[in-house]
Amino acid sequence: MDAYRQLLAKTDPAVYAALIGEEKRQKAGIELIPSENYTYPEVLAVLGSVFTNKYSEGYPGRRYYGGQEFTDQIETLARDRAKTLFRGEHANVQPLSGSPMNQAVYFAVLKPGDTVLAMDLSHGGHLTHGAPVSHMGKVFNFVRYKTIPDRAGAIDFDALLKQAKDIRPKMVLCGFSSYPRDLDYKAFKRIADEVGALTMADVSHIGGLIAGNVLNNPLDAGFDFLTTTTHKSLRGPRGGLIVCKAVHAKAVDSSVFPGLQGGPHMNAVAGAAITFGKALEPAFQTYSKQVLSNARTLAKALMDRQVALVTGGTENHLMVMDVVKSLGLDGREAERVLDEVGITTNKQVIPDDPNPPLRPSGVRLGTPAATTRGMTERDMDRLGGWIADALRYRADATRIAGIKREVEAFCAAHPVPGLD
Ligand code: DSN
Repeated sequence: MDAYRQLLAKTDPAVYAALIGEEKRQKAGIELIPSENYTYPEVLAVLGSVFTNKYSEGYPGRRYYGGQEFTDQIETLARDRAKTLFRGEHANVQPLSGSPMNQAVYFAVLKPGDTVLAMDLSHGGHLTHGAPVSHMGKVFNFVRYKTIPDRAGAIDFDALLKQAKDIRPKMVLCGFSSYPRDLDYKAFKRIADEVGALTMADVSHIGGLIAGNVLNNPLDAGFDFLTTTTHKSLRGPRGGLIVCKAVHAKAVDSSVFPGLQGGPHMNAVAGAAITFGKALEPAFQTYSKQVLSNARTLAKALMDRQVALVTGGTENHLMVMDVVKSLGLDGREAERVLDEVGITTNKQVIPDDPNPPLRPSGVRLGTPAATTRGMTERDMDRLGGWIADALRYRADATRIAGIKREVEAFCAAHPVPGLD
């Protein structure tokens, strides 16, 4: 690797400088974007390997190009490990990322115009769950359900059943990118069964926490499809994974290829195989428990300092601060202030946000990356203090500079896997 880097430094100093800059940035600050993580050094090794040179359209044993001895081994390993990890009957490891992954499932079992019941974007759902600005929102008829903000973000399953009976969806979709709670998949499944709908859970954010057995698994509740990205709480390479019942295997595989994609990125598939192998080890359960415990501690540290959280806490790895309500600034400004002290977060809409997405009322935080760096409960309490103080005393330049120095010193004591 070092030889390759030296070569890059010599042949393309501009790209090399950006690489070094990003490495320094990732070491110097605390990463709290809940969908980000630091992958394993072994994954970095295969991402930059000769697997990137190979075209492998098709599936193991049924490819359209020759020379597949080792790619077949890699993809078979990744599929088998994914099935074991999520207790599923069939796995497809080729989706290039989360958006094509979800599209592939929709096109496997739905026809244009079919109705899907999915969580509202501002209540925590995802763009690919049929937001009107997404292509999927134009192809299929997504109808949205909401959470109840003053009941800690609970889902009203009686209301959901009534809604399902009214619209008769072809699929009930649950899953989220900004909802700080676990889901009752059995309740979703009961509703889907009553109206004869398929069930899909997009667990992209919490795939690692399900694999680590600290959150509910939708496949245990009899869901048809589980989709997850591999680069968030799973700590893998950027990519997507579909695990489904055997009855959908053929439709899913042909929907991914040739339906939607061309050649899979075999360097990422190799990284996914490593990731799933690691997630099957007991150490990953310990990591997953620590992610949850850190999130609970950070949430408490913030609430103790009078920072309001959407749903009043967290049951998973993420939380959303209502910064307008508790600190009198919008999410964009809060994200900027936290950037200034070396804490990376992202602005976020809150349920039925009166403010626009680029200036929303919230900021989303999560603990997978900080936990990967070895941070524990005691660190989360300090972190809560820095966040609350930076936002509250944002006009005090001396105080902001002091927090920035403390964050820098703290980060220097927490090595980044693959960089230190
Ligand atoms: N971009 C991911 C997230 O941050 O939640 C989901 O697409």
